[in-house]
Amino acid sequence: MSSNLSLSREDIVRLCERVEGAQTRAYAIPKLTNEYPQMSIADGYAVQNELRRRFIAQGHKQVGWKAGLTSRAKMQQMGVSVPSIGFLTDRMARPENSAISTADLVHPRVECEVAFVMKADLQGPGCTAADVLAATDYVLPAVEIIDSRFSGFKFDLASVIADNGSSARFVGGGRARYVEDLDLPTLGVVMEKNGEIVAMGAAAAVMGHPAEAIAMLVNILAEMDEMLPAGSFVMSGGITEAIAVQPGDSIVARFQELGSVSMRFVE
Ligand code: OOG
Ligand code: MG
Repeated sequence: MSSNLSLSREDIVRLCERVEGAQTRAYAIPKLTNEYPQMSIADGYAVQNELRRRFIAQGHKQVGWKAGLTSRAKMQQMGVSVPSIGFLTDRMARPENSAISTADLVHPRVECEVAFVMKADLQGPGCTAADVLAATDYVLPAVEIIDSRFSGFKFDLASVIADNGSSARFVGGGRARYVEDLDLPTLGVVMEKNGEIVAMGAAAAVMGHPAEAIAMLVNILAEMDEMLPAGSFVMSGGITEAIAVQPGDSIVARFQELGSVSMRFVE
């Protein structure tokens, strides 16, 4: 992927510092392609990798990865038609049923996702959904709290990849299940905000089967000479469109067979 870089190392570092500042101090910035219209997907991943390197150097622990823009609902909402990946760290994890602060977020939105916990390493290229299912320890329901650092939650693919796929917080919970005991594609989910249903869907909305999204993620990792290690927590992408939240909101994502994941948002 490095062969498709259009930006210099200096520009990559400058953009990483811009994204890191916006993420850690919770302010909105213009999308990066306003200044660098030639920015490629490879440039976006170079910025994301630099961000990951810096966070790890600061003591953050990587716990896994996320696939994003893997359902039509998400692609239509964001106006981007190509899936992407981002990294997840221990600092982004929040307990089930907890109060999640919005003071350190710009304009949070919630998404319901199926999360996979891996029991074997996976290495692309050529990783398939069957390979993913064989390497999966169990699945569990999750809510991702995304928070684009770009003004108006508006971006293009290169910019959102540089911003680590809008990753901000995530909550895993509910009931862990073995994939062989489920028919994952037909699994339904309902998102409630303050007791009202605001979104609903079935896991098949994610590339026909959420394991396809994990296979796609492994194959993108391979392009960056990385593999997915055993023990990783991997989110497969929002099944429905994302829902905006503010202080005072409570969210419950109810998954068929997998139980529910709840949280509330505070100042
Ligand atoms: C990009 C992140 C997408 C998902 O689950 O589709 C994502 C965004 O919509 O800001 O996490
Ligand atoms: Mg997501």
